[in-house]
Amino acid sequence: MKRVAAAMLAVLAGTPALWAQEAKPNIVLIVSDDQGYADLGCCGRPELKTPNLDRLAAEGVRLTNFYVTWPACTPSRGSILTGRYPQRNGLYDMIRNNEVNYGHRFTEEEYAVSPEMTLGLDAREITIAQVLRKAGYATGVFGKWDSGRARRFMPLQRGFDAFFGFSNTGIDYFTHERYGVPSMYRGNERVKVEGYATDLFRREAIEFLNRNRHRPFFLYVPFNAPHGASNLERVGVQAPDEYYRMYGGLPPTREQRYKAAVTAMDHAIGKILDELDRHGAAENTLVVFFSDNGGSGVADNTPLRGRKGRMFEGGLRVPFIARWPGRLPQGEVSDAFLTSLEVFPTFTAAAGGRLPEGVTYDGFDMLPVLRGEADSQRTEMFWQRRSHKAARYKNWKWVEAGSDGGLFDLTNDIGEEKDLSEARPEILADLKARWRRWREEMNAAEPRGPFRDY
Ligand SMILES: [Ca+2]
Repeated sequence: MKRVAAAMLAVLAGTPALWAQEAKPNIVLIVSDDQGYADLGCCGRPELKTPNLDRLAAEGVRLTNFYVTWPACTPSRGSILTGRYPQRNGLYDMIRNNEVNYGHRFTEEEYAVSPEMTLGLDAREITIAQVLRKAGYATGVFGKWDSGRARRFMPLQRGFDAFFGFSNTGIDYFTHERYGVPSMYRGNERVKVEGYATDLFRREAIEFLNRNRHRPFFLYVPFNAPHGASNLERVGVQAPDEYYRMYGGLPPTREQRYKAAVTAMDHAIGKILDELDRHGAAENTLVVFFSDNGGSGVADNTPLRGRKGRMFEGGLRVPFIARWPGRLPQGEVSDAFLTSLEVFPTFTAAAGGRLPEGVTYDGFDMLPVLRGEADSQRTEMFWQRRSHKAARYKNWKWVEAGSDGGLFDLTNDIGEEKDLSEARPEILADLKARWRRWREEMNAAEPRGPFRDY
């Protein structure tokens, strides 16, 4: 009521700028971690309990043809923040200490000079939080940052007003250590708190929402669920016992652990949605949800081929939901070809902001497509992970991944089972040529760290 009164006063006083300020929608971006293409109740796995995400889909638009830019965490999340291909923004590989994969436990001294501590998203890159803050938004991130731990790379230095979470690529959900290294932060300071990570991110996100409910806010909640826990015990995914019990009791199997973590995350998402309802803010809030890459381990990417880390659809195509009551259709399922590169321009447009000048963006505002008013502008998409390559052009997909790969017609072969390389050599040549041109464009872009700084 107060907002309406203030807006009416502003109109009466002839101050359209204030009116525009009042009308700005809130933006909530929720990203899950390694969730499979089928791992939502509403995406074909009804035994998985995700009532809140199912509700979000019923109240919004769900995409079946949505891609991320890389088949694993760090580069995918870098593209969300920058709106640019990993090969353009410089963050085109993981930031992590591989030694822990062989059981090596870092001392504090070793860790301080390790890749996890020293590498990050190039400070010249402009994040979506910087753009939205300039448009008048309060900005907060609660969860997995995964874009650099050195101070200059941390969220408060990258356009966010508030941060609670961890900056590396994975933790133990309960101790918040990454292979023995304490990893939870509030702002720039390391903190020791008790609790299950998903619950803590939910609690901090809701506090931020409450603090900023009288102004437009950008709330980014990149969960680490349902990623495997990064601990030396290698227990898989972790969840509180009450969630294990929902899937058959204790001790849980690996699959039950995974499902429990998804449901715990879904519960946290429900609490955030409830809070929007409680403040009457749901109508004026764009909520977007997707997974940062395909599922791994016991996750289910059906009917897609491959999994996290791979160039097949199972690594790159992920579940996506957008809800904006009154502004987007309800209960739509769309097969429009869209990607996470569209998120940055979409949020900028929704906020009435401006894309920074002189920066090349790789996506576009997808709201007209989500509204069903326009076809997607996207006809092609390219991926590279070290020597592995992939390209999509319209309905065709080309994969070259070591000795594996092929040419696939996604129109009737979403599972990439039938290699048409020999049957359609002209299409194969065309996709390879498109990929090469894209790669040349990336090579010609201004160099960016941490891997190509010169
Ligand atoms: Ca991930």
